[in-house]
Amino acid sequence: MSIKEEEIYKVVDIVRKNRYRIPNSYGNPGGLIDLLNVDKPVLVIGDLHGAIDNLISIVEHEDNIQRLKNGEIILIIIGDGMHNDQTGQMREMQSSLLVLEEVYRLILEYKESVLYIRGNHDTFEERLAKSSIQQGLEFRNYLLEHRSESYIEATSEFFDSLPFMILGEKYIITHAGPIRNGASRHEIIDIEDNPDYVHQLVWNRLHEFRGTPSLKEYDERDIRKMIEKLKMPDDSFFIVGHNPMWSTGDKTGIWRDIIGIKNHIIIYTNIPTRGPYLYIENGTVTEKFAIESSGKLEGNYVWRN
Ligand SMILES: [Mn+2]
Repeated sequence: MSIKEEEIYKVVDIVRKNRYRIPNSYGNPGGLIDLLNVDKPVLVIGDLHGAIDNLISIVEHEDNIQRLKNGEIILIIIGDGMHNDQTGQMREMQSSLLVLEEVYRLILEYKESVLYIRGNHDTFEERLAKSSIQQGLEFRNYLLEHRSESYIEATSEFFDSLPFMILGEKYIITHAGPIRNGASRHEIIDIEDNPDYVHQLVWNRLHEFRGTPSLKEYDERDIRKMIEKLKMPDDSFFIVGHNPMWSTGDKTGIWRDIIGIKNHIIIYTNIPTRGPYLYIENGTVTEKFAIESSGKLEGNYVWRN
């Protein structure tokens, strides 16, 4: 069953009025979701890029559905649900639509317990291109064929309604990386005033090698500044997606303490992975995999800050 436009507008309404969202100075929904005083575990799913099987497997993993129904846990999707990122598959848009509509269903069903933050792919903009394929435009054309112009408009509203950052007990979650030299809580709430900050939160990348960072890159100092300006505990987890570290040889989709930056975690849940996600409870982050394999990764890995 496909989703109707009026249902998408219901989703937009739920997202904008989410009770954990702080209104900005103009009374509009702000850029920040505040879970600091919310005593519930959260699940964190990384960039899906069309990995519908991963999304469904994670929601159905262990007792997640029951706990979502009971309002006991919060499901966080870190952005970039759409746009297949596999070589040779970047024009394949069916998986994008499957993920998009599953996200809509989840929000309609579990309301404010499902949080989707904005990634750089959550747009129809023509400027968005991967390997010179304009995936925003391609997805728009796919929807024009399989849905309608008004469906695209409603989905555009959905993209524009999304928040950019989530703060919880000892964790900060955003799509791509910290703002260079940090930003305050107030600046994140009022982020609609600052297109550069919006751009940085969805596009920044970790500076991995020696030399001068480019304007798109962040390093450990930016994370520390961000934590300090947000007045979060020094040992907070800083969790992002966007920049998978396949070059490290680790193919799980979860990288922690990346290049020695303590408690910096990248999570990426795209098609070839086994449904990796994070389970955060009382300052403890546990790695989970929703899809079993015969490989050597068994069970869950726990670490504590
Ligand atoms: Mn991204």
